[in-house]
Amino acid sequence: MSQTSLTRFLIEAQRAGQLNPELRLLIEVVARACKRISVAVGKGALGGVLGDAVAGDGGDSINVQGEAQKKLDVLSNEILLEANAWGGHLAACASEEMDHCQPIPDAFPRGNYLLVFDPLDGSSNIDVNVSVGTIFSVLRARDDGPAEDAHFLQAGSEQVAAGYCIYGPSTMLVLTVGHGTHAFTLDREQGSFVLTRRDIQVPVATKEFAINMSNQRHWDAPMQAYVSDLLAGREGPRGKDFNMRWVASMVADVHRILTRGGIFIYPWDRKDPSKPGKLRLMYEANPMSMLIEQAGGAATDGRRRILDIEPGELHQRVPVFLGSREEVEAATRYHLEHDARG
Ligand code: P6P
Repeated sequence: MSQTSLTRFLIEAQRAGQLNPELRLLIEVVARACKRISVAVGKGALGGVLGDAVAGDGGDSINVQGEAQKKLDVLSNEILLEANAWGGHLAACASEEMDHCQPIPDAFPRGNYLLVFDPLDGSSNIDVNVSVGTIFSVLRARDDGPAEDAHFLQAGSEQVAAGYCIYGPSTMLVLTVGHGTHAFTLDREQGSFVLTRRDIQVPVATKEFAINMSNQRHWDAPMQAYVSDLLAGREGPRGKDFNMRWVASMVADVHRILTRGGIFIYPWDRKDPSKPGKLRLMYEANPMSMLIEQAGGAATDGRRRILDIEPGELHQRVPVFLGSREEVEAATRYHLEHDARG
């Protein structure tokens, strides 16, 4: 049976009226950049790009989030910026690695989309050879003026496309344009992404949760109660045993959940009470939530749908509960019932 390449899939989607030629081109360009990042990541130590970035390496050693940058963080960010060197389809880019968005240079035709991305999420895992990934989200440019940070501040429900590329034993691009979530595997011999899963469905129920348990003493009461009941297993109120996984690479954990179900949780914790969570809304929570919802799952911040949150700043953080719908609803119920008791 003939294979369906990403290009063919996007042309069919365009013919079905699911996206326009400009958005199709943008997705193709992002996919091409991910192939270049996959090559760099795949070289490992042989590529001379493992380890921490150092000042003057094309970026400071600390990013705008105050986090240590890896050389591959800086390289991946540059590849994505370069790849989108303004092929007439973007108004601006924003990234975890950049303090502010980057409007297109005047020399180029202004496009109608905004691209926001985490160039290499989970990069702390690179040096130990664990899967990492690129996460991206596409929004409509708001007006004709030069794009600025404020134009990116749109609720996740406004996304026109979202996806990630996971650099693991195989490189896979997982994508939605609002009509289901689909997975493409990179055929390295052909150099093209091939459709390997159409219209992914997240199992509604699960027995597997993903969380960093070392933070348990810092969680609030509803989180303590929820996880305690998970750990109580079949003898507890949930009446079933649960398994736990935590890769500490959101792309890897979410990919597992899209593949076999589960719930991914990064809740608020009092380690830094000023921060509402660790994960970023615009280029981690929103794109992953769109992918999960398009696959029949659910995504909340413990109380409200993530895609309904109106962002206040580009690098805003948010608590994240996403995955199998029944389990996300159960975790959210613990929080809402706690709030209702006052
Ligand atoms: P922790 C990676 O740094 C990341 O942003 C996500 O990819 C991942 O889920 C999370 O942080 C891991 O956080 O606190 O367990 O290292």
